[in-house]
Amino acid sequence: MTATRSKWRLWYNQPAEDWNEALPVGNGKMGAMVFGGIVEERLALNEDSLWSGKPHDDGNTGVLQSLEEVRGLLFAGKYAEAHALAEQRMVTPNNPHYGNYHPLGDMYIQLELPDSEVSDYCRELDLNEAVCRTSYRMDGVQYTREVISSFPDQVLVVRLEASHPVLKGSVQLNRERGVVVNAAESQGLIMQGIADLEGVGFAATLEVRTEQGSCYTANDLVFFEDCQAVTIYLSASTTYRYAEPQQVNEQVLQRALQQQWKDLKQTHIADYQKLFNRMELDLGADKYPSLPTDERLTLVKEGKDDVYLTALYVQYGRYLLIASSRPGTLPANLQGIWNESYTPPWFSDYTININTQMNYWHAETCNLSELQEPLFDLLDALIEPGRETARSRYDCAGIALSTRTNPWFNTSLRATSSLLWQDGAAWLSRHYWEHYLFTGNRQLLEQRGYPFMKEAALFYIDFMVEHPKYGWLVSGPATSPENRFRALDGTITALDMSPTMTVQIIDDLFDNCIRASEELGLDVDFRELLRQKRAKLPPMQIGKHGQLQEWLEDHEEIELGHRHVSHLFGLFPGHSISEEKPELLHAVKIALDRRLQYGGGHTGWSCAWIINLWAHLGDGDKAKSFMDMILTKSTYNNLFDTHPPFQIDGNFGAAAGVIEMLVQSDEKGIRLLPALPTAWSTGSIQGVRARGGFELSMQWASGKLSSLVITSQLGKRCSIQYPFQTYDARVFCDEVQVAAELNEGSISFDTEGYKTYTLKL
Ligand code: FUC
Repeated sequence: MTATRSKWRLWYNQPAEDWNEALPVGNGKMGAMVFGGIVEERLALNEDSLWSGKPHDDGNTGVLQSLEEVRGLLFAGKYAEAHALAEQRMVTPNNPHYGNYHPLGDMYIQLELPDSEVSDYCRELDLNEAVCRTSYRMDGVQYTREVISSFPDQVLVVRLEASHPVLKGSVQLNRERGVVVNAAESQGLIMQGIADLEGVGFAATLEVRTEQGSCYTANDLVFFEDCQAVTIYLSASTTYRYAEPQQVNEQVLQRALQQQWKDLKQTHIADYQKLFNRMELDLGADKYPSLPTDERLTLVKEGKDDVYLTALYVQYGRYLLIASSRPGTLPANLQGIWNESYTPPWFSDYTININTQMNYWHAETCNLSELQEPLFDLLDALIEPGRETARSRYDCAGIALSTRTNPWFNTSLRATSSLLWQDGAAWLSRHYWEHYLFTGNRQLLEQRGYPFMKEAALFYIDFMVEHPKYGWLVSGPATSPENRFRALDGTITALDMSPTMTVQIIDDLFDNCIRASEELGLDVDFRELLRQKRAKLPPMQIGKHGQLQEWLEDHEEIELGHRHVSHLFGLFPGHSISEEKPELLHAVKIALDRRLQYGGGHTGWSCAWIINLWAHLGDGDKAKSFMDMILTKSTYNNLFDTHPPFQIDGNFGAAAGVIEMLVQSDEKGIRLLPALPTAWSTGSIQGVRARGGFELSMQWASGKLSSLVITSQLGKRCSIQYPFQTYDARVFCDEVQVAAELNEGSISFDTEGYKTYTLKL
C-alpha cells in the first residue's frame, strides 16, 4: 500500500512540523491529529467529553432587582448609568468550574530505522475513505502507516506495515497532566486520570497486535520487533458517559480485536462512505493535480485560482463534520473535537452567538442531516438549566441561553455587560425548524423541535416590554454580539434595548413557531398570541449612511470593521430580508460594504459568514472573492480554518457558503445557481439538498444550467426559480411529461406520486 490517488485528499511531501500541519481523524468521540513522522509518529489525542470543571451554580442574585432600573435608564438615554449599573449588578464573573475542553494526551510510536536515505515520502488524508496514510521507502523497504477512527467499532486504529519483517520500535501513551500509565495484562497500556478542577475521570486503553516478530510490554511502553505488521487499537472513555471508563474500553477492545484489520477498516470505510458519498462537487478542471496541498495553498496565496482546492475545502467541511459530530456524541465544539491545549481559546466551548450555529450551516444542504443530532441532544439538555436561568435572572417563563454554554450545560455565564445577550436559544431553535423543512421529520418536530421552540418563545412573551417612546415590544438590556457603539450621551457601551439582530431573531422564532404549530395542529391560542406580539416588534430601520441600522437608535459605530455582522442575520441565516424588500436588501448591502471597507471579515468565521451573505445578495464574484480570502488569510496547511488560532466554524461556514452560491431554497422554492461566479462557469453538483425534501443533481456549462435531476422525498410541490424562459423547459418524469406551470423565470410542479424528475433544458 502506498499513497492513493483518491479524488478528495490532502497530501504533503513532508511530516507535519506542528499541530496545525497534522491531519485530523475522528469518529465524533475519539479524535487524533496525525503528524506522519518518519522515526517518531505522534498522534495528539482527544475524547469529546474530556472536560475540566463541573456543573456549578453561578448565582444570579441582583440581576432581577436591577432589571427595571437598567431598562429605565436605557429608555431615558442614560447609557453611561445603564452601563455602570449593568456592569455592577448583571454580569456573572467567570467561574473556574466552567472548565475547558482538554486534550486526552498523545500516542507516540518510535521506530528503529536503518541509517539511510528516505525516499517517496507521502502523507495524506484520504477523504474518500477517511483514512490517514503515511508512506516512505528506506533501504529497499516500503513502510506504510494507516490511521482510522472507526465509528462502528468505536476504536482508533494505527496500522504499521513494512514490505519485509523489519518493524522494530515502541508505543507509548503520554499526557502532561494528571495521569498514571500502566502496562495492561496483555500487550497493552492503560492511561487513567482526572481532568482539572474536579473534571471528568478518563481512561485510554491500548492493545497492540503484531504479524510475525514479537511484542512485549515493559514499564509503560509496548515494544515490538521483527514484525511485518503492527496494529495498535485505542479506546478512550470518560466518566461523563460511563461510571467505569476502563471497563468500557476493555469491552470495546475485545470486540475490535476479534476482527481482522482489513475487515475493521472496511466496516469503517463503508460506514463513512454512507455519509460522505451522498454529495459530489465539481467546480472546474483541476489545474494542479501533481502539487501537494500546501503548495497549492501557497499558489492561491500568491493570487492563482484553484477551483479544486475550493471544492476540496467543501468536501473537507463535510469530512470534518462526519469526524466530529455523530449521533450519540457531543456536538462539534469551537475546534470540532481536536485540541491540544489545556487553556484553549474561549474554552473550546459552544459559543452560541454565531459559532456553534455556523458549525451546522452546511449539515442539511450537504446531505448530512443526521449529524445535527448531537446539537439537538445538547438543546434538549439545556431546557432545564435554561428555564432556571430565565426564572432566577429575569422571573420569566421559557428558557434563556446567553453567549456560551458547554457540556456542563452552563447557561448563566455573562462575564461582561457586552455579553448580556439572551438570544442563544431562539437562534438555535431554528436548527430544529430547518431540520423539519429539509427532512419533513414530523415526529422529531412534534416531540422535541416544537417544544424547544415554544420554550424559547415563551421567554420573550414574558421578557419583552413596551418601549415608552415608540410603543414597540422590545427585549433587553441586550447587545448586538459583541459590538459596541458611542451613544448620544458619548458613552461607549454595548447595551441597548432590542438591537436589530434581537428583533430579527425573535421575529424568526415567532414565525417558525407559528408555522410549526400550524403544521402540527397545536396551540391555536398561543399561535394567535405570537402573531399579536410579532406585529408589535420594532421595524427594520435604515440609518444615516443608508445602512441597515444595527441598533434601535442610529448609534455611532466605533469599530467600523467589526467581525460580527449580527444585524445581517435577517439575510442569512435568517430569510426575513429578501428581494421582496428591495429597500432593506439595499440597506443590507450598504451595511456590508461599510463593514468590509473598514476591514470586516478578518476572522475565519466572519469571512465565512460574508460568503453566505454575498451569495444571498446574488453576487457570485464577491462571494468567491471571500472564499479566496478564507484560503489566503485564514487557512493553515492542514486546511483548518484559523480565527486565528484554529477555530473550526470557518471550515463549516465557508463550505455552507459555497453551496449557497449554487443552490438556495425557502418556502417560495429552490433557486438554481443564484450566485455563480464567473470563474466557476462549468461544473456540477450531485446530492445537494433543498428545503421541501428535495435532492438535486445538476450540471452547468458556460455559466448556464445544462441538466437537472430532482428527487423528491416528501412528494411536495416543487418550485424552481431560474431564468427558464431562455430555454425550452419541460419536466419529464419516467418519460411522462408532468404538467408544469411556466411562469416568469420559474417552474412549479407537483411531485405527488413521482420520485425522480429530469428537467430537459
Ligand atoms: C465570538 C467571537 C470571537 C470568537 C469567539 C469564539 O465571541 O466574537 O471572535 O470567535 O466567539
